[in-house]
Amino acid sequence: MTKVMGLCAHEILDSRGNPTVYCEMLTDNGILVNASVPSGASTGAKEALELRDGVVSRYDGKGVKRAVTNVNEIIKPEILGMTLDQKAIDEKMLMLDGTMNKSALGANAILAVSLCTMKALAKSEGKEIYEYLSNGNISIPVAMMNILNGGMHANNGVDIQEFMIVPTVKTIHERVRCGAEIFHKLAEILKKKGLNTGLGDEGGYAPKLVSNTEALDLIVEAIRKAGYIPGKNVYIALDVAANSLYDETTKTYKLDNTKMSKEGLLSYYKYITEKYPIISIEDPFEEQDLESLTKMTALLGDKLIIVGDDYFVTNSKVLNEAINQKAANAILLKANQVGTITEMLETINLAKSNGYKTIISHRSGETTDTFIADMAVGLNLGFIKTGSLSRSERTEKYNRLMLIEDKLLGKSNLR
Ligand code: 2PG
Ligand code: MG
Repeated sequence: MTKVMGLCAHEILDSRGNPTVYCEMLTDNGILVNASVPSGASTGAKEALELRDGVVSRYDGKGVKRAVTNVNEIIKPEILGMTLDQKAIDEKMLMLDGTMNKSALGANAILAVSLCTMKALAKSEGKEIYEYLSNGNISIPVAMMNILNGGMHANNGVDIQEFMIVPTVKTIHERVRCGAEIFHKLAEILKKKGLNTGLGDEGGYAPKLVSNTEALDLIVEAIRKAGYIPGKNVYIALDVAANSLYDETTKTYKLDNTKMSKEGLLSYYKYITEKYPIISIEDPFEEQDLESLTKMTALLGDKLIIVGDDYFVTNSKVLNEAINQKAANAILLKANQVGTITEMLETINLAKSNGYKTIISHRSGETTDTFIADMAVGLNLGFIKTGSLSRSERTEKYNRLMLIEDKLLGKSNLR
């Protein structure tokens, strides 16, 4: 039985230059692993709490020293000497925290240790993480690649947070190539039109545009100019992140400088999905409005992936309610929304057993940790959303997927 011998957390920076938690774990058979925790900007209200110091004089209040101390001084003494067991370690941390939303220790503190545990378990069995997680079925996911940013991830007046391309060509190598070619073609088009090619938080372009459909038109043009066929081998996915468009007082959404009712917004979705090769829409309404999500699923769910992110926050209880109401047909999975790998696995099982599609996701604030790539493959999740074909914290995940594919195809012989 492998045992935990050492644990140490540190404060590091994420891709946005904000502090996040990094952790190392040592086992008694000499295995050393590390993990770092991603961080979101457009968060769901029911997410587990990301503990920040709130000391304005340091990183404008965003420091994570308290979370780091919680690992080193509260979690560590309890975990040292424990058998390396995901469920037992996660449960121990839940018990130590004792709150509903992990606000005592912080989900960032808890996840860092939970991720280390998963990685140490894989390594102590002499396996890659994806091999360790697999129950026999593995698959390389289809990637939703963010090439144009808006909403809270950019400062460009585009309301929809993420415009993604979804290449469905055969292998991940071909999908990555396709994505990168379209990404570069889009830059050429933007430059020709005198539009900005600066990047948003997830590495997609963030040009100032007059409307959301202008973004869709530009993307379709880029797909064509790169030599692919929109609606045949490349599709479009959107994350509307509608919480950030919603005005609670007037109960309306602001899109293209127009106020829209939820009914108006639903008609808008119907219109754009008929006009453009859109296969997936995430968080189409604000997260409290399950009723509209149910309506949309009934109206468009047979041909559209309708994804709950802020809606479901990777939480099996919240997902269960949605299943009962036939709301959405897919779930976005983010480890730090729920805080432990054990709970994330429960949510994945629930989603799968109810026919919901599963999409594992990065956060807008990322690190170079590639655990989501391995989880996508090993847990046979079908989809991954991991940002643009630029910026190392995003491309690292694609690179990991390509390396796994090479390994699976027997192309990794060192001799
Ligand atoms: C989302 C995510 C990731 P954030 O809304 O899906 O793209 O953004 O991490 O800011 O919540
Ligand atoms: Mg989202």
